[in-house]
Amino acid sequence: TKPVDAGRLIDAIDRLTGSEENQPLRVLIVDDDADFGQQCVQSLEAAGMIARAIADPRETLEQLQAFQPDLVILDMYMPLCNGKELASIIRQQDRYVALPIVFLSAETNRQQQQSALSLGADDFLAKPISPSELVAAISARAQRARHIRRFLIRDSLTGLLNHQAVEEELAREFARAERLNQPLAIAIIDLDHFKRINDSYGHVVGDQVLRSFARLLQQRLRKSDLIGRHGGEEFLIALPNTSLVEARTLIDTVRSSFAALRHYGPAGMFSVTLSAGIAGYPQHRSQIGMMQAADQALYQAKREGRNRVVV
Ligand code: GH3
Ligand code: MG
Ligand code: MG
Ligand code: MG
Repeated sequence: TKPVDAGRLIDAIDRLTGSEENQPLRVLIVDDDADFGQQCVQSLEAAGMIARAIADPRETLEQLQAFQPDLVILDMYMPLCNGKELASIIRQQDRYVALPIVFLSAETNRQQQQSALSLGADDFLAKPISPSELVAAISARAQRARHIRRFLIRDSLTGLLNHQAVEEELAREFARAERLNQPLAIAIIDLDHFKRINDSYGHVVGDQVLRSFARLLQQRLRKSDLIGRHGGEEFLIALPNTSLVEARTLIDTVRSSFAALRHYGPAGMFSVTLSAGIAGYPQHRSQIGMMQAADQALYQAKREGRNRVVV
């Protein structure tokens, strides 16, 4: 047996206790009045949230990416870019469909307020606003948005990231690896002869196998690792700051643990194996190239007899 990696163990416990959900709500404020922005930050942080204010609306998309807020508060009138235009730009992006946008402005003209709402904003709050009014107006909305986001990015069978979410997160990790000049490894994992499992034991049992594999991944990988269900019985893993050699060792442990699991079918116990292909940055300098290399390695693992990991 291998020594236990304490970091991985703590991450796995964190994951199981669901601490992600209990993290403070995050709010981004875009207002050209930097003092007002800071007041909002203080009011929200006094209520236990994490808030960030920016005065330059041109930084909004970048900050949405980097800060990952649960809700965004926009000023209506700013030099350079007005709030309504900004709201419609945010709404044009699929990934932000569920992000609540709340205007906070001194605008009292009803028609202006309505036109802001019609562009996809969720609410209109009037300046001046007291700290308690502000907190009351946004906290329930932000909390609900976080729950909805969970549904949007998770696969309902396994609870892992879904196809689109894991690809988006991978793009972020790839960019980060380049920026920090750190290695990044990915693994594409495909369960072996899964059609036979379904044919022999039925879909319900097949689904149970997929769930138990997902649980095994969650127990073995770190919170900072990405785990996605990429397709039916295919999974995509990304391991930040991990070399190909380390990735191979880790995924091979996952492989042998999974092969040792016993599943229960109508006609007794059975086991399932997996094949995996690994590739990484900087060996591959584009995300597409890296994915293709992992795919080819997976194909080779299948060809060479399955139940193996190929780099
Ligand atoms: P190989 O070792 O070459 O990967 O063989 P395979 O049978 O796993 O490959 P193939 O791609 O031919 O079949 C994949 C099967 O996975 C097809 C489908 O029946 C099954 N599958 C895909 N998604 C699900 C799912 O959500 N639930 C269940 N139970 N089965 C699924
Ligand atoms: Mg303003
Ligand atoms: Mg398969
Ligand atoms: Mg497959």
